[in-house]
Parts: sequence; structure tokens; C-alpha cells
Amino acid sequence: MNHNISPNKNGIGVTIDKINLASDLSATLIIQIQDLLSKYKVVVFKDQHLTDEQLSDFAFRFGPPFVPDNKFPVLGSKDSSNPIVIVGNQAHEYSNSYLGHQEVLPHSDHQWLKCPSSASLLYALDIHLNSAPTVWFDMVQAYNMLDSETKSIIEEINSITYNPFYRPFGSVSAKYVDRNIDIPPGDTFPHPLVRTHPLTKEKILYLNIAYELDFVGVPYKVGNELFSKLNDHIINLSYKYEHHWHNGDLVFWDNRSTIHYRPSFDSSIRRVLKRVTIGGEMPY
Ligand SMILES: O=C(O)CCC(=O)C(=O)O
Ligand SMILES: [Fe+2]
Repeated sequence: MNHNISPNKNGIGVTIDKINLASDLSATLIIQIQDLLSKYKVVVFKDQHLTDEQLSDFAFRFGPPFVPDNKFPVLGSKDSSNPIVIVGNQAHEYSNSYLGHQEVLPHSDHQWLKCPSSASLLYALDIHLNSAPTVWFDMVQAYNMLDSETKSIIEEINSITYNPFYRPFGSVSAKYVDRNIDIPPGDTFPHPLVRTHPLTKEKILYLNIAYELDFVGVPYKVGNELFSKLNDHIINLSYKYEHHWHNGDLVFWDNRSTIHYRPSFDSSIRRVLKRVTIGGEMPY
């Protein structure tokens, strides 16, 4: 194997080049990629040329497809038979295309479901200059950097992320919910605010700052203050990887130990990616 492995600074993100994911998938390589994903959380492959089948066949070496349950809406669930969702701003050209050009606040995919995705992939298909990057936050470091008092306060807390897809995308933003006033629609699935990574055994601050959420059994005022403190902590985190897209890039990320963000961009700039997500376990 003569591919190059280049870790980024800050410990999050690694780039692999001189590899062809359409043909080079030996067991040794798959295991090496899984190890790199566990260690660096975001793995970038350059210059790929993959059919839809090659893209999903690569992804499902790392776990089964994430299959949306029709009862619970998610991105692209209207066409749940297709494992590939288009994330793009050219909806008139691509059916099954979502997210337009608006800002997507920092989140982990499907955190509002019972079994969120373990990992996701985006494959750049049609990207023009100055479209938006994607930014991943290292939530193991987010946990590690907390003071010990906060660590002990959050250790036993479960949080609820309310599913934003019951309402039009973009109409919901980060908010600590006051259940005495208004409970967002839909079924909810509480998860530990501090989850453990099944492979690395590391502790993770499992919190998005994109949607409505609250902490189970915590009075509103206390929960709201805690959320605001954690929110500031995450925004100021220096352990991030920012990816500027080129056609043929494939980015594979650990959806347990990271959250991701995309700024808004000029709607006239083409930005089309294919996304695949992998099924995961109930967080613990
Ligand atoms: O468009 C992006 O960069 C990220 C979109 C996103 O959140 C996703 O595909 O899960
Ligand atoms: Fe996402």
C-alpha cells in the first residue's frame, strides 16, 4: 500500500490520498480506515470517482445502512429506499435533494432518534469555488476540556433533542426548551449527555447546538444556564477540522464523537454532495 496519510493539526481530521476506494478495499485497508476514523474522527479521501453503488458499498463495510423509520421524519426520509441523499442547492436538477444554501448549525446526525447514526459520509459531486466548507467539532476534546465540577454535574444527565424534521427545515434553531410553556412536536428519545464511544471507550460530550433540547428532570432555569455554558464552551473549542470541498472529495466522519456545521453560502454557487449514513446503537 503506497497511499499517503496526513493528519491535520489539532488531532481531528486525517487526509488519505493515492487510494482508489472503487477497487482497493482489502480487509487490511478497511481495518486501517476504521482505526484512523477512531483516532482522527474525520477521514478525508481525495480524487475519488465512485458510482452510487461503489459509494454505498464502501460505507457499509463499516456498518449497516441507516434505515429511517417512516414514523420518524429525518433528512431524505421521503425516499427511504435510497441510501443516498443529495445535499445540494440544485433541487431543480436533482430529486431527493436537501438543505439548499442555508446555514446548518452544529449537530450530530439523527441525535433525536432512538439509534442515531454511528458515522456518515459526504461525497463531493459538483462544487464550485467559494461554496461553504463543512466544520467538524471534536466532542471528546469538548468533554476533556470541561472543568471537573461541570464534568460531575453532567455525568448523570440525560438530554432530549427534539426532532426538527416535524417542521420545515430552517424553522427550528438551538433553544433550551421550557416544558412548562411549549413542548415541541414528535416522539423523543433521551440520551446520556456524556456518552461513551463503543470502540475507543472515550467519553464524549453528546450535545448539539442546532435544535431544541432539554435535560430530563432538570428545572428550566438550571438547565438553561447549563446549556448556555456548554454552548459557549463548544463554540469556543479550538479542536475543529474545517474542510473546503473539491470535486471527488469523500469525507467520512464519526458521528458519535463529532458534531458538524456548515455556514450559509451564495445560492448561485453550485454545491452538490451525496450523503450516506451508517446505522448506530442506542447511545450509552
Ligand atoms: O452541507 C454540509 O456541509 C453538511 C450537511 C449535513 O449536515 C449533513 O449532510 O449531514
Ligand atoms: Fe448533518
